[in-house]
Amino acid sequence: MTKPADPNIIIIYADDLGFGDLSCYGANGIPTPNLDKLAEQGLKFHQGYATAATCTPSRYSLLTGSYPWRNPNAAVLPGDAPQIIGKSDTTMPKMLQRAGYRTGIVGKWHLGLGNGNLDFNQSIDGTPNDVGFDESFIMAATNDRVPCVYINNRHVEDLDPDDPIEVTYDWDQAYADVPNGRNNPELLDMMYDHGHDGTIINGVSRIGHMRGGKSAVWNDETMGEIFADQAIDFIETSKDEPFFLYYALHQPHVPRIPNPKFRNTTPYGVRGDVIAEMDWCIGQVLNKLNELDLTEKTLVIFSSDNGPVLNDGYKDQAIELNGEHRMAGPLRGGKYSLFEGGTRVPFIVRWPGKIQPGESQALYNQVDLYHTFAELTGQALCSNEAPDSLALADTLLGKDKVGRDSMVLEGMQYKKVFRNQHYAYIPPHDDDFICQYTGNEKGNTPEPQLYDLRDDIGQLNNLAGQMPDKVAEMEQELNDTIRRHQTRQ
Ligand code: NG6
Ligand code: CA
Repeated sequence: MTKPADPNIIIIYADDLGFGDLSCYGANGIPTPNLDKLAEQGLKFHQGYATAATCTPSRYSLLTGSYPWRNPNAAVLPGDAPQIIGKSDTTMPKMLQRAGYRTGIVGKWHLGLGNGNLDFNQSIDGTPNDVGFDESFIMAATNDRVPCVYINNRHVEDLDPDDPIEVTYDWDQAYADVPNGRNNPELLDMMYDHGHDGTIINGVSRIGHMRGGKSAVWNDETMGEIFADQAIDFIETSKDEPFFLYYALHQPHVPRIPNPKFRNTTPYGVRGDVIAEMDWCIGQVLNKLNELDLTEKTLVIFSSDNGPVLNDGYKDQAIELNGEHRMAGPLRGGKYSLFEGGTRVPFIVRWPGKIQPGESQALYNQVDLYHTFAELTGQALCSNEAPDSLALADTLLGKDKVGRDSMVLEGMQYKKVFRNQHYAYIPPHDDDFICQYTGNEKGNTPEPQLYDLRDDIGQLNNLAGQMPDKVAEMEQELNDTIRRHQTRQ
């Protein structure tokens, strides 16, 4: 039996949107009226974090309540990778099913599919439906990776059985009869910059190779609309019960291919245009809540999976047209970064009547949503469930102004940052400072870095040399957290 008070829950999750990309967080020139309104009606966090500076790890944490670096498989996955959440693992949607919720995911998955012998032509065993979602309509990985098809529950949508799909990420197995970016650049509408030289789909070459499945291939220009429609369908069919919707947008990840309605609507080229498009899609979904009279009963959370990037693999003029726009606002770094721009992201929460509109400086991490939702819906967690997730309902609802004492954030490849209320500590890491592909600062240095974020939000003044005791203390706390789960031991 569910309590009638259980709110519907919608997580709207952008892909690579930066802390400074929305006008409600200080941007100029990108029309995002729907998100700005959401921020006005809700609580806007200044210190809301993804657990990692890349996608798969952040999404893994969101759904499992576990830090991503605890699972060695939680790295950016190819589109044919096996599912990294096990069928018997505890997950946020399973916990909400226990609480009586109908659960659905629409959009980007990127947590693997199948159990090793993935065949996109068969009913897939190992989908979101096996880890807690009643309904799913997804893309397997990213919009720059094959297979470029939608998967509706266990089946590729619109697949013609006489034209089966083959997928490989191995250049030695690349399909000689299928054009790819490396060998057929003359066929490209948008040139790649790095990587992304595999199969050409809709004039854009992707990561990986794909053959067949022609009737199922998505149209990049309508992807936003299709996901919004699917999200709306899920809401309509679930309106009489408490529901949980994980609406995982593909914008503004590369390739940035806006619907023609949004092309040239911002000064920043396609990157701005797809953010405007994203906002429109979100508006469609939020309007549906209004229309069904569900706004008051629905807790809406908007955030992003990692920080921003200009050149993530295509020559799409994002750099040339960026002008003065600061995607990460005052923060240093972006996607892939150990600096704040990697993981501090927009984070807006709305629940009319339950959350006072305003702003919050509390420290909140997306890994906490699992336990926070359990708290809100009256679910007890088992001893090993959501091990890094804190029950912070008061923080989410704006009553508590402090939030977490500390947390571990991941840059790339399990490299960690330790963040507490005042400081960010980046241990020495033996790797590049700059990402050679994107030009983003990954932030690795052979020396420790310590920043006092109270007066140095841009992380320009490394205090490690001046404050060795603080460095030692934070190194110790980081190691303690790595050794044991934070919540239940
Ligand atoms: C990287 C890709 C990048 C993007 C990223 C995943 C190259 C050189 N770079 O490996 O383009 O696809 O993976 O992005 O291939 S994420 O938001 O899903 O983490
Ligand atoms: Ca991402």
